[in-house]
Amino acid sequence: MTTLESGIPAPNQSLKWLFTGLIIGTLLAILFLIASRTLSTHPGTITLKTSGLQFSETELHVKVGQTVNLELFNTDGYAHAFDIDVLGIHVPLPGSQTTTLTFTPTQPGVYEFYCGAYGHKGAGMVGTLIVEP
Ligand SMILES: [Cu+2]
Repeated sequence: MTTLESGIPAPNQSLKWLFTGLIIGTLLAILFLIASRTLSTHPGTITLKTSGLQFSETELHVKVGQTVNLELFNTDGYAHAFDIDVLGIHVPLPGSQTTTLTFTPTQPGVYEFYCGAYGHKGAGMVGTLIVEP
């Protein structure tokens, strides 16, 4: 009798836990989706670091008409710069600081960015900004 009685609630309880697990899992999945949605409402934020005589990315992709927030983090103790001549962008990057550049590309194309500090471009501080239509 005791084995029967104790045997009956066991499956029910494991089912209960299974459903609880499923519900919690589903809620977590929904929360994750909402969180990633919220994050993706700032799709224009790009972080670019300078280290030594290099940019952390040599190719940046942005879209026409979409505002770009470029976080330029100079990890070096000396000055760099972020320059795109064609777009009239010339941003000094003081040592060990983050400088934010906001711009909205209006023309699709391939633009060269580089560091305007003397000799840095020649040493390899150069990359490509690709503005997609
Ligand atoms: Cu530089």
